[in-house]
Amino acid sequence: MRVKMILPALTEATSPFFRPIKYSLFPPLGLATLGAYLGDEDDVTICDEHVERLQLDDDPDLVVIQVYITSARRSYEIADHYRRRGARVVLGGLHVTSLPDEAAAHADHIFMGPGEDTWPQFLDDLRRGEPLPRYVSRERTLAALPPIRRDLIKRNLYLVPNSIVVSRGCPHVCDFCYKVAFFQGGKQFYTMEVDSALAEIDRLPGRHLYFLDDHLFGNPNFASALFDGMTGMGRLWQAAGTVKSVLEQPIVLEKAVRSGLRSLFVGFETVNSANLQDQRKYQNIGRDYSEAIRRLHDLGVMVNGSFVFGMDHDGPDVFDRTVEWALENGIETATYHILTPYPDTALYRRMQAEDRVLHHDWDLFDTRHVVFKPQRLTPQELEAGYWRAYREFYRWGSIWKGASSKTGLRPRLRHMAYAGGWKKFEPLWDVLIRSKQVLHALPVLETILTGFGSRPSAPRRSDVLGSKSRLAVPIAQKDTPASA
Ligand code: B12
Ligand code: SF4
Repeated sequence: MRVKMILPALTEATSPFFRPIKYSLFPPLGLATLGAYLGDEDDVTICDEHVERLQLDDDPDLVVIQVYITSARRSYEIADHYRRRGARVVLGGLHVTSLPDEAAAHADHIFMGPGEDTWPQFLDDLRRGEPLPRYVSRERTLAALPPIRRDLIKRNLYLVPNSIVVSRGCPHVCDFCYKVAFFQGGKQFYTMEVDSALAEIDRLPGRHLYFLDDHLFGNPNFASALFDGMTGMGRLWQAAGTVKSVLEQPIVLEKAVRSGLRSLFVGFETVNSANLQDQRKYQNIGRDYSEAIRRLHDLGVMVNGSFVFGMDHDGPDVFDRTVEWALENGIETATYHILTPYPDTALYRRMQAEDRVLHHDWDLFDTRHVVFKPQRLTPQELEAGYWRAYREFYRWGSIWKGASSKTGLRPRLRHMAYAGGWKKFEPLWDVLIRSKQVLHALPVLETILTGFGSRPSAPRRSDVLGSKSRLAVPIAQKDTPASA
């Protein structure tokens, strides 16, 4: 069977004029995961429209499309095209799970939720000639997964080809997050077996890894065993975690650093604590954000802070306050979002009930456009404030200010290089992307992550066990060479 798997892109990602680096970061892991269930006799390709042109004049037997909200319109266009050409078209992913009826109009079969149980079942049904129109995931496990078909990924087109997920979902339930809707009807958070995760890591070439797990630290026992297993592998890695895990799991964090953690994406979301209550982001309430950042920095871990603007308690001052706070705390990179009510989330239902959703043009549900009526801001103020926050945070003066909060030359240079690298060299990234050379920048990223050859020496286990709530790494150790 000729199988064509497609990750369609939103318009901006395919612009002939300019390609932001963020679309060339990660390969389509979800499709490569599904590819593993196809047989040797199948002729399989993956096309990621974020990084390559999609040929539409071929005639595959089966077209598999992963649909995100921002690529929904494009996905349906491609699906309709291939159906007209006589192919069997299947759609799955986050947006299909939120709005199955909308997707079903463009597909022969749709899939709701993760695909590890439904996809192999569909392939069996198809071989028997009895495929169903809809498949809904119920059984949630990552045990005995076939190895991901990474051979289908064109590694040289990505800065971070070694992205990996070793868990699915998250133990928390924030109102605005996609995850409750996506994982409904089964487990909301589950992990791989530690040995299988380590085997998957071992299969990845090079040093650098990026864990795309929503919350890698969500199960402390799993995380702890994973980091123990990774220690000594010589990896450098980045991941996402919560403020709570940084503050409450010092030993796990310490193990993470020992095994190669060098930057953490942390969902601070808002500097207005009343917003946290509204969004049911309970795990952040009452937490000392600054202390969490200090701990990470003391361990030599850079922080990518994620913030959402437009929650009900946000007024016109929220943008400057958020930027100022991030700079004062020396956060290396910040990701800002405009609050976006994704369909089938609690936030969406609340907004709909209050008649506050402005339209359903999914192209604009990209967290950069205002698609709802904010409470204490106009949509124009919110959008303008969002862009201003980005501009302000990534001015050279601001980058210098953030870097100045660090002690020592190396940490300061590392801060400047990392923060500047993402936003100040966009034209250079554009050239690398166009010439399909983006992977060549990976050694630079690795050098920055290692802190230009230096890394903090992790505290001895006895030091950590002896300290109940604080990690025992003095700031001065950040300049200790790795070989010391
Ligand atoms: C990596 C990533 C990106 C990467 C690239 C995406 C990629 N290469 O896949 C980049 C940086 C480009 C990106 C950009 C954006 N992203 Co993004 N991204 C992610 C992230 C962190 C991981 C995705 C991943 O690899 N997951 C691991 C794999 C194994 O899971 P999976 O892809 O979901 O695939 C499984 C299932 O979905 C299912 N499945 C999927 N397709 C199909 C098809 C069939 C037929 C079947 C059977 C099953 C199936 O089976 C797979 C195996 O279980 C997710 C968060 C998350 N945890 O998913 C956010 C996420 C997908 N992104 C999101 C958003 C909002 C965006 C942006 C709009 C944000 C922005 N402002 O920049 C942009 C635009 C995206 C676009 N192009 O349209 C949202 C999506 C919300 C939604 N309802 O669609 C998420 C969920 C983050 C969040 N918490 O809100 N993103
Ligand atoms: S902690 Fe993050 S991934 Fe988990 S539910 Fe909240 S927003 Fe979603």
